[in-house]
Amino acid sequence: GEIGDTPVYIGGQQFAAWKHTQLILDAVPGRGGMFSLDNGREQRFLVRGRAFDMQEIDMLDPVDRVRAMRAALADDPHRFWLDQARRISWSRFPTRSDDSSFDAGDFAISWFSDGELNLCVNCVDRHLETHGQKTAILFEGDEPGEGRRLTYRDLHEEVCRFANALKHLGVGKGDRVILYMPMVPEAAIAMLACARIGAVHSVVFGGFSPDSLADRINDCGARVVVTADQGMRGGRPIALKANVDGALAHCPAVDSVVVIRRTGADVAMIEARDHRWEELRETVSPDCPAEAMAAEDPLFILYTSGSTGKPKGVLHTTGGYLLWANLTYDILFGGRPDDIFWCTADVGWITGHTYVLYGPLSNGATTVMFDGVPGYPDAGRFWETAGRLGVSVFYTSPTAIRALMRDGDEWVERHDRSSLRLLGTVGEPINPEAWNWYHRVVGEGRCEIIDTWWQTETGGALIAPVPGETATRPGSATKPLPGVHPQLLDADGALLEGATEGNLVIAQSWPGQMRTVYGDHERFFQTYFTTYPGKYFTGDGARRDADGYYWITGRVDDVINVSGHRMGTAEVESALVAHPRVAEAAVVGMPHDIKGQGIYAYVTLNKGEEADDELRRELRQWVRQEIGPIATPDAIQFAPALPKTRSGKIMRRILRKIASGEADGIGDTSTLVDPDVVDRLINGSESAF
Ligand code: 6R9
Repeated sequence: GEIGDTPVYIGGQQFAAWKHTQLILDAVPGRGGMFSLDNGREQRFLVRGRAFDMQEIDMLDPVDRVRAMRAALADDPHRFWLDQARRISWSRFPTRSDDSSFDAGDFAISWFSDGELNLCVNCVDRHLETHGQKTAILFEGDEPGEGRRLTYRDLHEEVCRFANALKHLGVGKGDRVILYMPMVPEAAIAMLACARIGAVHSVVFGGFSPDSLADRINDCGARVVVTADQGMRGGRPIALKANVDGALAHCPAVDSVVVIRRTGADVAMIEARDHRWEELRETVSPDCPAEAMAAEDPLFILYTSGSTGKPKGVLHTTGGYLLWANLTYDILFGGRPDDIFWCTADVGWITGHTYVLYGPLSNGATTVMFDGVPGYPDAGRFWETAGRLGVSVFYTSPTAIRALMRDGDEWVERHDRSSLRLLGTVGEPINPEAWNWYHRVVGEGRCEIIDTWWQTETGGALIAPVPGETATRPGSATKPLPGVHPQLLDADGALLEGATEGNLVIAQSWPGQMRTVYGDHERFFQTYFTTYPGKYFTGDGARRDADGYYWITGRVDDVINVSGHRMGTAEVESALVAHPRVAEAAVVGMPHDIKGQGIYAYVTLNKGEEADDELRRELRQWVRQEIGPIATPDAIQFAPALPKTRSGKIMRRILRKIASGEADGIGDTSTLVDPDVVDRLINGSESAF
């Protein structure tokens, strides 16, 4: 017949094809998902004698698909990754895949580097033709039922308008834009609008203080801030715009603020600097071309806490991040076109980026944005809302599960949960008791529990069960996803085999890996690749059982995890010592029934200062104001002296033991300058709360 002008791709390789041809492929059914046609629709494939069209091939059993992926990856990684790259749309399809190396000599993290694409096109435009009328974002406000729906078509128009408004304010490719927002659709719209014009967004969680916000604005050099008049959480207003005003007193470079109307509160507007979104919106066109971005062009910066110094600006780039968000959402949660997916994270955290927005939207799914809290108006909120919206996949934190478990089963049981089919958790280790409750009570024993281990740095999940493929075990994130190579090392860096416990590293790059610490590439290398040369060090410890299941035990560095929020002990310490009456502070984590970990601070006062409950209250308030409510210490112990070695190092190991009420296990204190300090601290620990 006649050679058509549409090439066929099989396994990433291009073939000429005849018009209206039938291909006979020697393939196992599960591999069908990896074949694609540029025009998708006209040709039919025969897989083992049965005809499939492209639509059907995409719908093959997800477990078969993941098994086929693992096999293909083992066979030829380069070919596999280029096949996977076909999940997303490129204006220039890459020929390169992984060009990364973790070694000092040729250190680089780079994926699909010669490809070109736009993230916003992938999350919005490409769904318009096939399902423009499908709900993209299902917004649920703080009050039950206060909501709205945006179809993909609505989202497209709003994003284009916002993108034009940003351009009007002078924002262009590569410029940084700060978002300080409630969980409203406009947060998603603004993020997608940045991506559309190649601007780099940095979302700052609305719970951070004006000072924390100012630090982040200045670190990334943003000129534009997007915010709302107020947020609304649990019936209480949050003064977002007022906080921005406070922050901007220290941010001379910011010349424009876009204010979205959320509560309608009367807020100060500064002439020429502040713009109402509702007014700007009317002045801009609903059409905005998307910028073609190189795969390695920056997509966003998200600040996260490390063990030292101020928060790091974790930078993710366009191609690899999007691919990883798309792939992991698909194999962990996706697969059914009518799914309603609800991830309860705030867009101020990485989970909100990857699994409220970019994963679901790039897969054309319906995603819920929730602007409330689990306990408002009552402890049944999650299940009432899930039932009302028909949520099928629900993803939340162990902290929320533990808090709701304590409130009792009746809050769950009074609501219909029959729409739920899959339940996920993320953010911190989940204790088997909470896991079992989630499975038995919330999921009525029918829904699998997907415990996903990952980090801001990893872009998306790395260790997690694939529904149907991996048998779950309460408390284990189970096994690595395809393309993820975890290892456990001892303190000296020796590789541990088999059933063991050690420090968790990842031996090879994956597409969603962070690319740098914004503005400080050396810090990036130092932080993650020098503890164990040639490997990415996660900062987590883990146990591996005889069947190869991973059980994350928590951070092994000076980062603590409070309600799933990362907090550097150094940050809380520097906030405390900034108080005029404080001489020195040491902060450690302590076990906490609900939050996983609480914050325990040892504080030494300046000479002559009196320690009392009044000052304890004042210091807690001080830290809230300096960093934000999530950093409020749970316990403050006034200590005349801290346990120090002769070289002046605080022995945190000892402080952790005392804070955990494990004074018996303190062990050797002979290297301390003054071993008696320890006894005094143990005796004083009762009064810390
Ligand atoms: C996605 C996210 C990362 C840290 C990470 C680890 C802890 C996350 C976990 C988990 C045990 C899980 N963590 N998921 N621990 N089981 N399923 O939370 O990113 O805020 O950067 O925190 O959270 O300690 O190192 P991030």
